[in-house]
Amino acid sequence: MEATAVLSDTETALYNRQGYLALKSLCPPEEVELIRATLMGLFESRTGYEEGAQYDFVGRDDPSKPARFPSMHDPRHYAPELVKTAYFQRALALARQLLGENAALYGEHALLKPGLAGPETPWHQDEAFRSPDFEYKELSIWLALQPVTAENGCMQFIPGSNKYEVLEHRSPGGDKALHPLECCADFPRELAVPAPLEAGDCTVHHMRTLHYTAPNTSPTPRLAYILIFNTPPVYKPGRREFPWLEGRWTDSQTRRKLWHKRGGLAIDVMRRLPSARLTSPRWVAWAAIRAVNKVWKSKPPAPAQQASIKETV
Ligand SMILES: O=C(O)CCC(=O)C(=O)O
Repeated sequence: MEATAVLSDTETALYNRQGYLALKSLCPPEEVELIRATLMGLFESRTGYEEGAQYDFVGRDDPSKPARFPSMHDPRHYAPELVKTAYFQRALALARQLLGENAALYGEHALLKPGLAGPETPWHQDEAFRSPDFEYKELSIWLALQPVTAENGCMQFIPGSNKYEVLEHRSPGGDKALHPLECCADFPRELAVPAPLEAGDCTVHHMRTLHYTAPNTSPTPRLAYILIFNTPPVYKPGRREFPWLEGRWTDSQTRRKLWHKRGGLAIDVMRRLPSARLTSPRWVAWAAIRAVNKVWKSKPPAPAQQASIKETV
């Protein structure tokens, strides 16, 4: 084990074997409070909603109603203090230990599962959301910001599913305007292992590990903050297809597109520039291909198509 290692050799071997790990106290209590208060403030003020950063994770966005499952992407763009923590440095060191020295932050996600009515997050593999034209090395670190159990929506995993290929997924109810994807292939759901945690503990999971969180049946909301790290993806076109990604278009993408047209594009580029990995040709190729696809291929479905999507739900 190296001097700076966050994980012991035993923990690393366990991660490689089962595709996930639970780790105690990766985030100190004062930073749990800071991250929690910061994220709750962003959710309460709906910061970034018009820019597409906040959305309902399980339903269509309706600004006149509270979201059923409030969710936010990349909150550091609105609260940079989130990644100026000792916790972030430990998470980065952990990611580098498992993925290699060229691992860096890919994105963040905050998920506030309301008490009593907070819906499930369907079984899925994170790689099912990514372009099939690249090869990836990616993991997520899921931080509990209060104690979590199966009753309020702790992470649950299928051990060893990190060794699977990407299985078939679909949009819940066939509605391609929704954010989640659900795995619709056969897999041994009976092997699911819940990972209960205390506040400040984390789970780490591989991007192919099947995972799920149950509805929150407790009276209080469950807040989680997820850091996603990767190495620059390698372009490998034509190897596989992810048909479930075709035609997906969420309400938050529509808002983001409108914001970009109104001048937000320059702001977005400026926000992302500090984390651009410009010295990595692989990263630059990935970013360029992604940008071209965003401009040319990602379009909202025509109104007629949207109507037929709603009819099938
Ligand atoms: O917290 C949740 O409900 C789901 C989180 C998740 O799917 C992830 O971190 O990849």
